[in-house]
Amino acid sequence: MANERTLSIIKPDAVAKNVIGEIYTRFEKAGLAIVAAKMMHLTQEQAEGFYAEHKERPFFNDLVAFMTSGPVVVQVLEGEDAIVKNRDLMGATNPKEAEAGTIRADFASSIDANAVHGSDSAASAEREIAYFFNDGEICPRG
Ligand code: IDP
Repeated sequence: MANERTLSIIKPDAVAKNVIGEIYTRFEKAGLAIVAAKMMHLTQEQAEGFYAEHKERPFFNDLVAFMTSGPVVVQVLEGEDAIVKNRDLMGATNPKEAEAGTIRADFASSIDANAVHGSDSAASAEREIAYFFNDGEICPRG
């Protein structure tokens, strides 16, 4: 088991539903510590840069429009196997396919408005954390 960090985003739909605290509770109960956090309203450029790997996908423009439609909360989660653990807490991309009890099953309304983002690999986590936070903004637990 590796102590890892992963990048998580609470998307505009979940912020609008006022479930930031409920989602944070799930992270903490699963043993993930929030070691950096900020609320922000992404610009078009920030959203396009973050999702650059999806640029050629048919849903790219809708995804960018959705991610810039309201504020998001961005956090770094730290803990044992944090990347897979967070993906398990999130559930499948399409909430209709997400397992009961996952964040997306409970809070997401559609495949676009699916409540949360989580890094899907160690390489993505490294890139995505650096996209939003500099080293001085991350506060590891002692
Ligand atoms: P993930 O967020 O579960 O890692 P990805 O495949 O990386 O899923 O896609 C990134 C985001 O793009 C998804 O969370 C979702 O919001 C959006 N997305 C993915 N596939 C579709 C689709 O087929 N239609 C609309 N939006 C999609």
